[in-house]
Amino acid sequence: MRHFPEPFRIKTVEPIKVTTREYREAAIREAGYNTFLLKSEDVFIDLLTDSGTSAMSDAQWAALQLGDEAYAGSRNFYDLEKAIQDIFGYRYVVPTHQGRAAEHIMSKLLIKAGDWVPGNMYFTTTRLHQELAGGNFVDVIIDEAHDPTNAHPFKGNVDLAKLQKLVDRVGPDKIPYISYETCVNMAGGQPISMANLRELREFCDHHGIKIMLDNTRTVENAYFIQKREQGYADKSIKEIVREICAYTDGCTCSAKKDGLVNMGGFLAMNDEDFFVEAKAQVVIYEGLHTYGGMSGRDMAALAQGIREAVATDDYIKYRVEQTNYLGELLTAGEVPHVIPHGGHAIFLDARRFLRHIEQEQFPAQSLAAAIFVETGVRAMERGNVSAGRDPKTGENRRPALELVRLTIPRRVYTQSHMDYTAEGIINLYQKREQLRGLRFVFEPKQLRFFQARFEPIAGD
Ligand code: PLI
Repeated sequence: MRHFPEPFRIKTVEPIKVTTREYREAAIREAGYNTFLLKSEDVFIDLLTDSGTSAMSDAQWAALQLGDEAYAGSRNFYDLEKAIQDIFGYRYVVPTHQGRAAEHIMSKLLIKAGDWVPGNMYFTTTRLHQELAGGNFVDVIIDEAHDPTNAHPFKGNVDLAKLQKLVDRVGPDKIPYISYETCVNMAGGQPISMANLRELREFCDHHGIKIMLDNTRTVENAYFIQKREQGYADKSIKEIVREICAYTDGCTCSAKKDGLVNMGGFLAMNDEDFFVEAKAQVVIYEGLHTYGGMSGRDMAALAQGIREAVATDDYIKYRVEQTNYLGELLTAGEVPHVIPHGGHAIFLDARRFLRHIEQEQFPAQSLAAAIFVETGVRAMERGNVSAGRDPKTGENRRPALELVRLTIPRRVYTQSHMDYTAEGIINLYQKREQLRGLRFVFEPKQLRFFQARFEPIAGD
């Protein structure tokens, strides 16, 4: 089968605006060449992010009507708690309004000033919370993850030799946990293997280090394990998700991705003392421990979303294969992008796309802006701008990966939207020499990619 069809039909539609090139040129100029600053209504196909952009099912919309909006003890919290316990297997659940709120609380509680936090590549908000808590992030992902042309099937894996080196250098007591992400976002949506996680568990047991999962895209990761890892072809997605979580001590989760909701998150763990402390923090920063920043109806939709994502294997197959479909079209058009294709997004390789723009002139930022002008498709920079400056030296971090992410919202766009997107990007690739680099006109201190403004650097 060339394309696995959507295992749902469309019941409600939302019109989107078709615009002219002149209109889009004015819009991106006004947005300071930053796609985060575009108005959503000016975007034709929004591939900025898969975060909070899912289409909910009829069952989720129905669940919204059953919201119990009590300040304390909402029945939707107990149902959400049960869904998380049943699907992921953790004992204790602390709800939060989204993923970074869970990261904030976890980092504050587990990290002491001067600690080291290894991780399989950084994520922007995750690393920032580790640093704000006084920790130092250390990347221990395998080298293959930094090479967009390397076809390793599990580029999210941790390199245990790198981890061993860190343990030897700073001692296990200075490492409160390893931050372990499924379908590693910044590497291109690349999965971890169960074999890697099993080995990591043994290593961490030996050294007394916790494994804290970033559970944001575990369902997508489970699909890759089912498809690629020996011994998992006959296991259900639900069983694989449960097994991943079983090797970890707890998780943070942005439920706005796999959870199929527009808002929500949680922190979960097996350790009771950690739970008690996290509950004490959540009431300071988020809200009571039976809503944590979500309304009752948000929790109802999330409980349904968590169950739906793994109820059969069809949803996730369609989801990941749709992403792959876009990737295959770009491969056919010879547009450079990260391989293997990730779960939630196709990542264009801006270094190879725009060889004539050097990294200090933000080729990925420039490419994302040009894609919008060419097509009306909104993408996201994931390169030098996202990586930020080193807090010690103040220099740009200059990451090996200089990418533009075409992120597919769940259950939102059809195959013809993918066809249109690929066609426009292939056209742009053919006239890539016309693109110019950018320079900052406004640079925020933290998470600069969200609000930075740029201007084009004049050509010769
Ligand atoms: O956006 P939040 O606060 O719900 O979640 C933060 C977050 C944590 N971990 C990972 C792996 C993420 O991808 C993530 C958020 N990602 C966004 C917003 C994205 O566009 O990918």
